[in-house]
Amino acid sequence: MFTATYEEAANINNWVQGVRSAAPDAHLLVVDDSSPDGTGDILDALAEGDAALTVVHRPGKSGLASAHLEAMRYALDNDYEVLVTMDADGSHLPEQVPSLVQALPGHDFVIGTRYRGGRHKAGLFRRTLSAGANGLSRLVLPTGLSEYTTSFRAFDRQSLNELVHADFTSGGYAFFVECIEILHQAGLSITETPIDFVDRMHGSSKIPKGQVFMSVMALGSMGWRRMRRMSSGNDRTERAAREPYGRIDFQRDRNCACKYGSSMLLGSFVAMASR
Ligand SMILES: Nc1nc2c(ncn2[C@@H]2O[C@H](COP(=O)(O)OP(=O)(O)O)[C@@H](O)[C@H]2O)c(=O)[nH]1
Ligand SMILES: [Mg+2]
Repeated sequence: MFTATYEEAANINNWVQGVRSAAPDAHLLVVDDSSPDGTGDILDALAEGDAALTVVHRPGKSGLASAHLEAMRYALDNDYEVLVTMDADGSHLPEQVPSLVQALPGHDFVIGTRYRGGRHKAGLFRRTLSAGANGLSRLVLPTGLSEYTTSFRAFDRQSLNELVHADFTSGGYAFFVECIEILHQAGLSITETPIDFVDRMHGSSKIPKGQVFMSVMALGSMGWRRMRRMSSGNDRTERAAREPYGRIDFQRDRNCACKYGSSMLLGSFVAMASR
C-alpha cells in the first residue's frame, strides 16, 4: 500500500490505521516530501519498531508523479506482487482497498471509478473539474474506462514494469492519465471498480491549481499522439472497443465531454486566476 504525503499531519494517523484494519497483512510505504507540518516525524514515530511501515523522506516538495514512480520502483525492487496506491487525505476510503485488490486477478491494472457505479461526493467545483477531466480523457483517449484521474489504483508487476520503463511526458494530474494510456498502448488488461470519493478530511489541496490547465494541454498532446498512432494503424482503441468490458459508447462520451469539458476549461482559468 502506498501513499504520498505533503502536509498531511492531521490525516496520516487515520490513513495508517484505516489501511491497517482494511488490509492487515499489507506492507505500507509512504513518501513524504519534508512536509513543514511534521508529517514525516509522525510517520517516523509510527514506523519505529514496525517493520511493515516504510517511510521515504525526500528533501523537498517534488510532486506526486515522481512519488508514485518511486513507489512503483520500490514495489518491483522489493518483489511485491501487487501495489495499491491512494491519497492520504481521506478522499479514498481504506475500506474499499479490498474491492480493488479483488478486482485485480485476471487483469494487470484496476482503477477505482467515481463514475460507473461509483460516487463522487466532493464539492461542486471539484466534481465539475473531475467530470470535465475524465469526460475529455474518455473522448480523447478512449480505453473503455470511465475514470482516468484518481490515484486509487492497483497494479500487478507487469503493469509496474511497463510504467517504470516508460517515457512520461507529463506530470501533475496528467501523469495519472498518461499511466493509463501507456498501459492501454502496451496491450495490458485494464479495468475499473466502483469507489466512493469524498472531500479530504483535514487541510486543503496540495496540488498547484495551475496544474489543471497544464493537464488539459498535456491531454491534448496525448490525444494528438494517439491520433498519429491510429493513422499509422498502430493503436489499440479499436481492439478495446470490441472487448466486452471495454465497449465504448462514443456518443455518450462525446456528450459528456461537451457538457463538462467547457466547464472544466472555464474552471481551470478561474483556478489559475485565484492562485
Ligand atoms: N510526497 C508528495 N505528496 C504530495 C505532493 N503533492 C500532493 N501530495 C499528496 O498527494 C495526495 C493528493 O494530494 P491532494 O492535495 O489531496 O490533491 P487533490 O486531491 O488532487 O487536491 C495527498 O496525499 C497529498 O499529501 C508532493 O509534491 N509530494
Ligand atoms: Mg485530495
